[in-house]
Amino acid sequence: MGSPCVCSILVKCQSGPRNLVLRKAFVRVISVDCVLFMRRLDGKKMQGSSDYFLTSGDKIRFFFEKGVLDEKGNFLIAKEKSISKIGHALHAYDPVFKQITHSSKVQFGVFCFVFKELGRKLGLERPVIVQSMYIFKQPGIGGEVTPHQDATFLYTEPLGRVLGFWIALEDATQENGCLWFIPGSHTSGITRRMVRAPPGTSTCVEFVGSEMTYDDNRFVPVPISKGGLILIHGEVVHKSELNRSEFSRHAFTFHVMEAKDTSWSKENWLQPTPELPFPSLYT
Ligand SMILES: O=C(O)CCC(=O)C(=O)O
Repeated sequence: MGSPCVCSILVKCQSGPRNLVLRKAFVRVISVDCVLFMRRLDGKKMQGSSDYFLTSGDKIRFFFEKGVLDEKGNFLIAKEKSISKIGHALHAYDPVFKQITHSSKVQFGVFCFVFKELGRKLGLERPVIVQSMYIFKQPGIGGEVTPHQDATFLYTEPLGRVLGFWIALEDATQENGCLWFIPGSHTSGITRRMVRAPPGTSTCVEFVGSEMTYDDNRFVPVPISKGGLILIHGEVVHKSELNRSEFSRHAFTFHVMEAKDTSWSKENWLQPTPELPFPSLYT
């Protein structure tokens, strides 16, 4: 399993008791004050939603699927079945996710990571964690994630400094919305960037450039068993499809950046804050 740009199943760590720990952690996370991410279209609420998203980088916040609220803002589907993701600082504020992110397997893996495209072995010297998310991909309604490159959202100069860790907490199959990749697509740079919109604009972010249209035939599915890890190169084109099945597809994901000689774009939606500067992966 794998492609030139996807090293899958580096560690098989979450089967058995560890997976149970993650599930317990989730139950605890979900039971804290759950703030609804309002997807209403009226200006004031929309501004509230934008701020809720834009200021979520150093918090644990809750985001819901589209179409789960009626026009009065009441849930049409139970909250726990409507939630799309929790982000973006589980790695900092939730003890269990913090432990998983900083686990010795992750630290050792990153220390030994091989940048093949540089033609030499190079462990990351100053890896920092920029964000983390728990993704639910709910049965029936877990929305599609359209083709994208992570560096569109997490832009660095130079490119090639961001690496996603995507840990399957449940089996991810073609039926319930596994990840799909275009092999080799990490070698051609990026085609668009998402930047913070200037203050006073109605949207909170905007795109510079445009995402290419990709032929569906170029995507390769990467199904993975519960407990497997997929490493995602910051520039590889990937997507996941709508979960039409009756099974959820939970995943925990976080992104690591090599901070040495790297400039994190001040235009990225996600910014380190005084409360939470990007923490070092190495402990
Ligand atoms: O989990 C998914 O469905 C998509 C995740 C993804 O695209 C990412 O983490 O960059």
